[in-house]
Amino acid sequence: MKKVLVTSALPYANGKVHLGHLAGAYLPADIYVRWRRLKGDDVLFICGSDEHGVPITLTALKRGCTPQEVVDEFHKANGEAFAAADVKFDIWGRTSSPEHHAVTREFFTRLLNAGHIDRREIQQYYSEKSKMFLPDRYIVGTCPKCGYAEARGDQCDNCGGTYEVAELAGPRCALPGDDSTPVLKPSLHWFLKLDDFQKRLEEFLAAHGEGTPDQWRLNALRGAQGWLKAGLRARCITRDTTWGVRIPLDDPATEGKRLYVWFDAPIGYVTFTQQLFTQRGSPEAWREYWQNPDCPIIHFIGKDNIPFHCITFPAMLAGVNDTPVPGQSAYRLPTAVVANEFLNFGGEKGSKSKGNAVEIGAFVEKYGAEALRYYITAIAPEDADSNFTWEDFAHRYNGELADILGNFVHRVLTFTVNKLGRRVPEPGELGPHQAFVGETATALSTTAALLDGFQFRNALATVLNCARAGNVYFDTNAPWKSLKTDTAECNRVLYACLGRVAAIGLLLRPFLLRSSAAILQNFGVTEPFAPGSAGLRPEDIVKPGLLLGKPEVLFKKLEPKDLPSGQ
Ligand code: B3M
Ligand code: ZN
Repeated sequence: MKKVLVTSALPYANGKVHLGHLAGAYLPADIYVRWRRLKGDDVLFICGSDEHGVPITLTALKRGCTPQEVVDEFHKANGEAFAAADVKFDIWGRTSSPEHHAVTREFFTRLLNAGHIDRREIQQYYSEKSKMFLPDRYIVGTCPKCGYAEARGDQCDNCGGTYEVAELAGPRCALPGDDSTPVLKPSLHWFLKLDDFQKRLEEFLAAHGEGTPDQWRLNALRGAQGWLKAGLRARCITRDTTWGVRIPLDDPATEGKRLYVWFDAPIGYVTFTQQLFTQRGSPEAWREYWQNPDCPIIHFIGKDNIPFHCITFPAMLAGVNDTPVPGQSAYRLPTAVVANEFLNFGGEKGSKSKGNAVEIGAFVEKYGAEALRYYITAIAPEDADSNFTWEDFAHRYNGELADILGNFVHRVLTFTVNKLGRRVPEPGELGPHQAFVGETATALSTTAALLDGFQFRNALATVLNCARAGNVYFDTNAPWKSLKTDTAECNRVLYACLGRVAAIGLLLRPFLLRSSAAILQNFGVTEPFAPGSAGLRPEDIVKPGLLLGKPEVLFKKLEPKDLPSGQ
């Protein structure tokens, strides 16, 4: 079995994940994982909470609790939200775990020993009032780009601009109870010399450039190329905070400092894989994924994470390989970084402070995982930002899932049950109906190719089109008429339609698990998700004489009262 490692970006345990996150990094990954398992691959799906970083300590400060309490709450809540959406990781790890701290320290040490990390003195804001150095997020001031007075230290919420904290005009502390003016003081920090990797990353990226067989999506490719073109520079990988992974050095300058969250977070993918195999009782087997040139590693992320997955983390892996361990193979670099644009809400970026984003758990409770997975995939922001609106959700749910897909499946099955004594008819020579059966087969192979190419939105559209054309075919051939005049013709039409219904059941497997199982169950298929069953064809399932089960309505239409008020 071919091994494949799939990761989804580790969400910060500092808030509840919402539909925007789901669309960016989790649902497409889950669909891909399910698809590759159907193809018979040995796939690992790795994710977990990103539990460090300054926003978490800020939340703790505001709430008057510990950072650990904050991350405990959201690690649990987000794990439940993904489960509700039928997004099923093999492991849901945590970067606050001692195992992760140990692996991160090992990465640091190996990079240091290879000469890729050095210590530098920088000017850093300090609050005389709170007696502490201030990470960028703990400072507000006037944006140097647009003049917005409440800009954060590292990024402006008004214009989206990024800059160095020293460029902010009129800086103020943003600590609870401390809005004093900070002063610049020298402070020692550790830097990852990204410039050491310029050439290696150029070569790495060239292998995924435009026109290559392993070409990355353009957003990731262009983002990474942009960084390389500008020339890689050393980046500070430590912060003034006591929440995070300790710097593994016997040096008093490490006091009150921790490794930067973006240094440790991607290492989480490695740690969690190790933990998974420790749980499974074969603690060394993680190497067969991470240190195996034949195992593709595929990262699913939102576009804001492109630099860290396309430049920084590959550089770290390459750098760690510069201190080889006898008897161990080198880490491989990612095969693909599948980056998605943003899913917005009513035209705006989803944000916790605005409260405009829709939470996963609440949505599933009301509309179910199938509606969620359908709509989010139908509007997946694969090549451009897209927009969630309740109106569009209701419109697509009713117009596509209920009226087109559900209706086609239901009318074909009920006709067979009510008019043909529940039996799959004997088609005899299909004649001109062969074309429709051929189109069903084409839809299966088209969808497979789209899934292989990470084009989930188009893959799902193919399934819907299959049902749409099925309805047209059913109407045009009017089997309720031929039933009375030409039973052989009626049998041919229904046989062709049942094949298409079965194909829809098969095609829906990675997307809508419950609907897929419900459709296939009518044909007596009890293990629709068996590993390696991607090759199942309608003709393997729809056997003349087979007695069908009683169909259920798959999607009940939504009424205006089912939607949030005002929609
Ligand atoms: N937690 C950022 C984010 O959630 C960050 C991803 C880490 S992936 C290693 O967008
Ligand atoms: Zn601005």
